[in-house]
Amino acid sequence: MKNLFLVIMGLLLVFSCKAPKVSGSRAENLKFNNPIITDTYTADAAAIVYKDKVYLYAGHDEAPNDVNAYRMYEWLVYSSSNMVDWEAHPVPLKPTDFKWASGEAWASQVIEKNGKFYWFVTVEHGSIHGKAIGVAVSDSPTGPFKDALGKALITNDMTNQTKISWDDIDPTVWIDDDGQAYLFWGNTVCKYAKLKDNMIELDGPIKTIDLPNFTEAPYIHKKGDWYYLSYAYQFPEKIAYAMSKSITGPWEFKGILNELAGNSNTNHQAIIEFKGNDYFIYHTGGIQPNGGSFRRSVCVDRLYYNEDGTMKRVVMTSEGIQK
Ligand code: FUB
Repeated sequence: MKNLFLVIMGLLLVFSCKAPKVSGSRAENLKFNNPIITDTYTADAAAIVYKDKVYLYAGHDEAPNDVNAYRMYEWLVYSSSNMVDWEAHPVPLKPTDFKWASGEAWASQVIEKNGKFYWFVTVEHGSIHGKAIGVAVSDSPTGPFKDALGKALITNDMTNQTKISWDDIDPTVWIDDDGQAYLFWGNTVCKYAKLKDNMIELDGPIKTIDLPNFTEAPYIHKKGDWYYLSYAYQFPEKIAYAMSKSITGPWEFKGILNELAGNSNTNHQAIIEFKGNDYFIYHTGGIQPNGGSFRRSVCVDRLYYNEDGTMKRVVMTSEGIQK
């Protein structure tokens, strides 16, 4: 009896010493990689893969802690070769680089064509009321970029589907397999048009796409034979998406891809494939204590597809991408 008691006590001692040690070491190893940039606020990210690196372009949220409005005076660029370590490059572009613009570095996207990098941006127009889309160009993904056109590519008076002055925002660009480039954009109504070979002029009429609860932030990507048009859905924003076998549609709505993002009423997504993995890039109001809708932070999580090509709902994590 005495021996049995000693054995049980011995076992209890062994397990009680081991259990906390295991969970303790797990806690020590836990690394939070979201948001990916923590020394400043970043929003509306778009990314490209070029020569084994990812280049991530973001707006810079600079609203003071007591201001609940966008204060965005420049765009930023970061690069990474593993999606975990991000190198900041010198500020590559500001709204002041467009002589015709009066400010506001809203959402943008860069695309590479024949070794040149075209940066489509949203800004406030200086003389035509409302938001406008401009395009800058560079020989390098990190800039310096300069205005490629000397005037806006899209102005608010070119579209009349809504009465709001910010319905021509959030450009996303796609170059199809036949080399034809398309510009998609919009708030409230999703619009698209062909671009000429020079990437800085429209080539044909502006068309619209009917998408349920479209708010803004269209983003085009392709996987296999499927084209995906993801976008901000309702407000505050979730991200939803539609799929098509052609860049010009018809688009079939497929539901929600990402839920409301933390304490930010916008969510603005980008989707890339890099070194065999798929990534969902978005923003939250994640940096505390002052993060929120006007002090946002870019995050990255993995994206997974189902066998039929639909996308699995994104799981937003604090851990983000691990090495
Ligand atoms: O950052 C300003 C605006 O907020 C963007 O253009 C929208 O997509 C939303 O994220």
